[in-house]
Amino acid sequence: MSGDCDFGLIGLAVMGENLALNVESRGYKVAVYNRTTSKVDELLAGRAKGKNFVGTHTLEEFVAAVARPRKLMMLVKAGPAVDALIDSLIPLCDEGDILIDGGNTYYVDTEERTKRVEAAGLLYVGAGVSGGEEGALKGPSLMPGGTEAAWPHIKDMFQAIAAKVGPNDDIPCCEWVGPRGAGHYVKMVHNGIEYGDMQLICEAYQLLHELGGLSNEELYDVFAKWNEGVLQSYLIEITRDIFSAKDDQGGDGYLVDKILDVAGAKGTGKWMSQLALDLGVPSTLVTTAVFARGLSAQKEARTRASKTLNGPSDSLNPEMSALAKKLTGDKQAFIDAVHDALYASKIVSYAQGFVQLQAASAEHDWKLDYGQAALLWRGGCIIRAQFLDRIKEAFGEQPDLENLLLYPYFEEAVENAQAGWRAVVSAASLLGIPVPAFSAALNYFDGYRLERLPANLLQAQRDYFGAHTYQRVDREGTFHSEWLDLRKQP
Ligand code: NBP
Repeated sequence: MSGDCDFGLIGLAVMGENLALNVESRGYKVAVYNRTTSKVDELLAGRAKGKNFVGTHTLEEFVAAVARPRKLMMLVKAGPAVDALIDSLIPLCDEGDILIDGGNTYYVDTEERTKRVEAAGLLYVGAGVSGGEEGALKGPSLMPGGTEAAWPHIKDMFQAIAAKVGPNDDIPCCEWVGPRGAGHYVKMVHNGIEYGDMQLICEAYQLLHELGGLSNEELYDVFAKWNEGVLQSYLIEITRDIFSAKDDQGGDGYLVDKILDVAGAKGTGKWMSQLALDLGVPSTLVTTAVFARGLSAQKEARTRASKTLNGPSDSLNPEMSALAKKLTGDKQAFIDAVHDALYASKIVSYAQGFVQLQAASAEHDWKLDYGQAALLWRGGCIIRAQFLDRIKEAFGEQPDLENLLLYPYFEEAVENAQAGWRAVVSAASLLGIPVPAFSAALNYFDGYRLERLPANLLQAQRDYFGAHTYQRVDREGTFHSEWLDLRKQP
């Protein structure tokens, strides 16, 4: 038996409820179900009242309410809950029905689930959904992957609910990404890039506040100005607004200054970092950002250490002190240098993200379209930014572009930002302010642009202690040396 709903949604927490309302608002009839069924009744009596919804209290009722081929989306906590739901749904569904997981699922799970659901005669979609509560309601970025035969059935609905960009606001931030776990992988890289962007902004804040002496009012103005230029993005915009928010607990001053400096994390940055290690690609920005959150979480240890470990203030010699003053003394010049450091580091961060996508795509044979991935992130999601148009353009012109840093626009942008970037990292180092992401980005840039790195010595060490062999620059072949015999005699 099947009903007349166009779409079914399971999981009425923040994301599911808002996404269901979004789908209904585009003219679709929506069936909803939640494990705790009182949430179904609350939705129907509240935000969905008078709208085209069917509330259900069992999975049987839910499946029966939706027209075939059924489009059934789960927006529940990622992990075992999704497997449990798949197991319950398969016997209730008919051949050709489509199960969609919109959660933040580890892509390996989606690879496996796609095969499992396909073997049961159904189609499976693992869709990255980004944009949080507001995005889900008004237009998220959607990154669907899985059984490609599902795409024609869900395309119109997904593109209708997705964020729109472009001069006429008519380009949806939703396209088919690729087979099996490709959509969830692209979403994970989006989240990892988000980690990097946030850490970079936080480093800019600490530098401007502690070395530049900027007040929250001044920081507001700086971020407002930055949001009108090449850094224009959702994260710069909300950061600007944060600097103007007053304490909501009745205290004096600004809320940002009252917040404990301990960062939380849900794990997608860690996944990207771990997978970068597995692939052997240096995604140093996300990794640094994950570690920076980890260090922030050691608040008690840091508080103890702060009482005993000294910074450079007493140990700088007069020349170094003068240099530090020169680098930070002119307030506007310092603000501009921090801007440039942020911009160049951001370019490196995205370059690394796309290199990881390329490596993953090759490993899993996903045939990802990188320009399209940039477009999917152009609206609706946390990393939405003007900047992504340039990335789309870069991969549009050169689909096999090896690294974004080699695209003329970014090459020139980094070239122009380089002096400020180096000045900021130097000043921070001289004055004892941690800038792990700014310096990781600069180190990647310098490592990437140098033809010769000291890995020759590393290979010699490996061969010396472990006979791991090495190659030479002047002849073909694999070599091993008896290093002790080659020592220069005194
Ligand atoms: P949560 O991740 O907090 O999950 C809560 C939902 O999962 C509730 O509907 C809950 O039902 C249901 N659920 C759980 Br928990 N275990 C279940 C089970 N065994 N069987 C059936 N349902 C179960 O919700 P959320 O924050 O709305 O996020 C949903 C998904 O979207 C997650 O994967 C999340 O990572 C992802 N996501 C979230 C955001 C965001 O901004 N929050 C953004 C992008 C993606 P109950 O009411 O009965 O407990």
